[in-house]
Amino acid sequence: MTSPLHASVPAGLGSTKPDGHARLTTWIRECIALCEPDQVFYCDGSAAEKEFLTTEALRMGVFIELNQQKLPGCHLHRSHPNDVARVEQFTFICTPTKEEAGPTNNWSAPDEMRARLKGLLKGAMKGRCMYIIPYMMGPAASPLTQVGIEITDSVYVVLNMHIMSRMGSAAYQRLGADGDFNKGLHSTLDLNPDRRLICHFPQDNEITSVGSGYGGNALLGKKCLALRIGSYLAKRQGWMAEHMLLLSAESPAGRKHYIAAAFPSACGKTNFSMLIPPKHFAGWKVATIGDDIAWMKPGADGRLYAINPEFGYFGVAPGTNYLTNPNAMKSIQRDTIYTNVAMTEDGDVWWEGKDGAPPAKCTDWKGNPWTPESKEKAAHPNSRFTAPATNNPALANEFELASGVPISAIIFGGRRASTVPLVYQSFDWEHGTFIGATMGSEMTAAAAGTVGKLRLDPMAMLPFCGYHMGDYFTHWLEMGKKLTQPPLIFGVNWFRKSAEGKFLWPGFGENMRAMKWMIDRCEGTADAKEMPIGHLPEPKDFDFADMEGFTTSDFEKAIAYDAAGWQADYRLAGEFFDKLGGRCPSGLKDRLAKQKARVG
Ligand code: SAT
Ligand code: MN
Repeated sequence: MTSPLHASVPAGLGSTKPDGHARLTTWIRECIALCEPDQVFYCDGSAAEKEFLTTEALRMGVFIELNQQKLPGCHLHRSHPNDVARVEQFTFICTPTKEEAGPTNNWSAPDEMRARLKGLLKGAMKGRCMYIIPYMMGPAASPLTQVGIEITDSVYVVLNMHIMSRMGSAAYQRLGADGDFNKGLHSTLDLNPDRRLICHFPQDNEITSVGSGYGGNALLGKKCLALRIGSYLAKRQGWMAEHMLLLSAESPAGRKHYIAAAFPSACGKTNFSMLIPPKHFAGWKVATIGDDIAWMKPGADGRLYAINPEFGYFGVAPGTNYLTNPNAMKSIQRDTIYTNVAMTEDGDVWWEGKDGAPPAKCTDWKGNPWTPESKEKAAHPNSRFTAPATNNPALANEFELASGVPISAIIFGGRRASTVPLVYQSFDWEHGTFIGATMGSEMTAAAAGTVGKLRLDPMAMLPFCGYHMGDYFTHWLEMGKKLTQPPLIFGVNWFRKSAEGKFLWPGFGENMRAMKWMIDRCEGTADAKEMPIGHLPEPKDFDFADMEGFTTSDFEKAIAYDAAGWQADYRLAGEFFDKLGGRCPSGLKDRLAKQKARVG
């Protein structure tokens, strides 16, 4: 077996220690004493470090070489077949009381969980290298930015954090002598699912994750810090941490709007954030600020300002191609880590839904021979690419803007075969909060569970809210009161199907059309019809010109109002609100009663 230790580390690497921050130094010392690594590597985030650790990852077999002519700087990683997605059943919010975590989170008493984790971590890094990763979530100069330190025994995690966060010594500089930081301790242990726990201690700004090496379970800056801990901090400090993409849309006349949109995992956030307007919208420019997470705060002018705390994309590979998302395809041609995709004979990557015919032969995500006749998929449905945001040809100029961008519109969307129309607008902020709070979505492969099962996923935050969901709703309503120029709030559904099971809307670039109507609503230039569920566009209000084979009747089906469907949705919402008990804000309960009466 290849050693996970580094036999010789080039001079100057692995040795940039934090200096003069007593709490940080003490915590690192405690982690070393607990985990007993054979080697400690202090990361500095440099290109030389990335190069060295990449070579080492190849030596260890953590990375598999890809064709460097075709895909320079790209590598393949195969995770353990039992470790391919987030694990909500093993994810815990360890607040002092169960009530604070609420009924939608797994909870454990902090002391009990700490004792259990200590037992699992005792000596866990014997024979391994421990990496100390300083990183920032957010631009270096932004007041919204948070510093995290992730301690891990996975070189795969280090190399992903190089792409996904602003990693390196600048994080120590931002901390100074006494700055607050997120403590993240991660060990893959032996990848045994019985010892897999993703634990958050929000009151201590601390995360401990064991037993998984995959994505959101292991890259602690992402879902763990930026959403679960982030949402908890946001509630206390008066900002919002949301599972939202961020984009800018500029009209041919040069008018720009910034839009934030919440969709559950694997429902097209990356595609939407990189959208290329169809020919019909010549002159429109859409640029990506973020594809997954938004941190937002009211500005002095009463508008809501947002940053993307991340530095890269951890996107779903299957279905990504030059038709569905050309900008993503261009982003992943170099310096990208591929996880659990298939590999062709010439060292290229492949997945279901990539351009062109499937290869006659390839190696599947588990490393087995695959042909188009094989029963199993070549790439795992939740296979991913980790790509630097700076690779994206459509990256917005505002990506590094410390103040963030003022949001014109917030969109909520789930994956719904029925009921929810293509696009509709809420009556006001409170009703928009209600739309977010009651949104449902069919489950995807991004989390272990039953794919296709409908569940309520409020604001796409069900797996990511670090405290009681009822208090989270209250926070949304409170934030609305602070905004004198609040964003308009919309609901969308790109996934509605006909009775025959065919998608009613083509999606992808054509989503520009729905966005155009939303922008026109922000500018006060588009009409809508008031319906029980909100304002809906009529055919005359919505531009579906030049859509091949798409007729007024197709549009009417995509937008149709389905009273019986809404009654069923509101029943589900009522059950969910009941589950939240007294912490569900009365504003939303009253809204539900009103909406129920409206849909009849
Ligand atoms: O694995 S992640 O949580 O980072 C991806 C996702 O589920 O959105
Ligand atoms: Mn996500």
